[in-house]
Amino acid sequence: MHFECIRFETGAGIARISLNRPERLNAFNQEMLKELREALEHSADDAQTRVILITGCGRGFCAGQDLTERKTDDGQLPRDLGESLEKNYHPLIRRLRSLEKPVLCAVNGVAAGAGASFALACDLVIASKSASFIQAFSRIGLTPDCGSSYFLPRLVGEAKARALAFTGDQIDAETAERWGMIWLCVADEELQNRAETEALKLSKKAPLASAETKKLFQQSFERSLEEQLKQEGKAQQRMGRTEDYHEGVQAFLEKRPPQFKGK
Ligand code: LHQ
Repeated sequence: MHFECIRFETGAGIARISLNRPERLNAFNQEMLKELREALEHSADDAQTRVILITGCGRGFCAGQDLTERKTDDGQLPRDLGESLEKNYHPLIRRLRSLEKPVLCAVNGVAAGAGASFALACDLVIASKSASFIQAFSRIGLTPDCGSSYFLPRLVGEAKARALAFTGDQIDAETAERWGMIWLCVADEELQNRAETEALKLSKKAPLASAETKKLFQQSFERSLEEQLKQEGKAQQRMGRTEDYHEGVQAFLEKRPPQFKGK
């Protein structure tokens, strides 16, 4: 597979995707969005891949939509941003959430606008101390998009979510961690190693159980406790019939690490 705007490599059960337009702080252009969708599709289909690790090249993570692609002073009719979201962005956000493998995001620098939404759509987020998050939409006369008005209130609560969206203020990774927006903030020099270590850890978990875990969390906020208990019961019923569960118990009894096969 040949990509221009991302780097993509697989190995040791991990698909590694790096946003690669560092001169533009990895802002999304159409090509990058297309390539990301392709890389995710490949990762979904590849039986060897058990976890996806996403990061950015250079000093930024992703500065959102490439604004040079969206100039409004070029004499052309205003573009339909709703259409552009539905065509280019929404499939990507939906895929991150529906992919039956955990997605770990290592935010290495600024994540702004759709770049912040993209990070928050991932299952787990680790950021370096010098990384930051900006709901940049309000800075340029736009509204939250790519799921940010969905993810943010769920992660940090409404008061902080509203403040971030209305002000467009930049918050650093330590604050993001303290607020519960992300999982972990680590020293800059530790980010890539820590992300690799965590990805490797995830790649050794039972794939069917990881997929079910992802689904349970996905729908948890939309369900009552009763309904969630029902869904947990059904998931556990399915897991109890897997070879991996039996391997897990056997490995525990034999005091050895389990070898999960996704069966
Ligand atoms: C950029 C960008 C960028 C192009 C930095 N584009 N070049 C909207 C429309 C349609 C559908 C989908 O969804 C969306 C949602 C959105 O994503 S809207 C939000 C779009 N993003 C922004 O408004 C963020 C714009 N960028 C910034 O505010 C700053 O660059 C931040 C705060 C991210 C970083 O600031 P600095 O660290 O001071 O870096 P810089 O501003 O000097 O940027 C470095 C270079 O990257 C620079 O180019 P240059 O040639 O001057 O070195 C920037 O022009 C370029 N760049 N963001 N989004």
